[in-house]
Amino acid sequence: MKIDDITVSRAIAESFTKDFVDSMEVDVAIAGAGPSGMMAAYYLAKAGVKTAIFERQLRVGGGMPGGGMMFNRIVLQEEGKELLDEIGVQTKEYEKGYYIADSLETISTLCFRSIQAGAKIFNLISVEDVMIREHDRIVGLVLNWSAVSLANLHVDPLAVRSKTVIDATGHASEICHIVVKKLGGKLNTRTGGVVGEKSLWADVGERELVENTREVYPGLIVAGMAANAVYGSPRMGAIFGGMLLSGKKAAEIVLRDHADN
Ligand code: 48H
Repeated sequence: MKIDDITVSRAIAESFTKDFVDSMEVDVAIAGAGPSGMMAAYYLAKAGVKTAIFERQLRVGGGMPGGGMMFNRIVLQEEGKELLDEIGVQTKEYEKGYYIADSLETISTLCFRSIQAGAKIFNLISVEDVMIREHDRIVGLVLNWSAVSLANLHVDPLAVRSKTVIDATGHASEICHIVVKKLGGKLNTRTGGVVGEKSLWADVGERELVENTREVYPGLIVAGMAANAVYGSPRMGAIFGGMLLSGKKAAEIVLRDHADN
């Protein structure tokens, strides 16, 4: 076969554009393709929920590939390890109740599983705002190419509509910050704002992370490290079970809410 350069280009542009346009109306739009965002996307897509993730960076994975201080391993407790068993990531018991996994194997499997389940992941796209309607409900995300902000260009964004948004942007909890700043929005935290993450205490941080994964504003669920930042709980270092459990819980909240409505 003689390869036609323009067919290659047209295939890429048409295929991407079709998926992007199709993702302008989704059930769930997730900001951030770190472990919590991709875990949520996996369970949602597996349940038949139309889900898209928008990720600012060229690569997916957030803080997971770097493991702990660039040692590319992560630690999991029993409950986290069970989720890795489910998606087919190998783990080894290090000491009773402490499991070790390869951070690259984990993140690539999360990416693979979520896309194969039907979720769309768009990298190189930043969420720069939210879309609102009556009663300050969040009804979607406002997007732009990450290259636009990197180059400091003035280019107006595009928007996607969703029934639910998940803030899975990690330590920065960017979507919650936008809601506080631009909507003067009261989050359902004890201060009404982003309380701010506390110093390292893995035992408490991991436990509270799952409790903190909830609807923080109408139409907005916060998951992963963002949940501890928003509710004022400790960080936990390179133990990742909580991130996976948080993503799963975010998906369960959506599934319950969408079933009720
Ligand atoms: C699009 C965005 C935007 C935006 C950010 O940081 P992450 O890995 O987040 P989690 O919560 O899934 O996992 C946290 C974990 O990696 C971690 O940091 C831990 C365990 N820390 C403990 C400690 O003690 O330090 O991923 C968030 C993703 C990243 O890929 C960002 O690029 C992306 O979100 N992102 N994408 N639009 N506005 N903001």
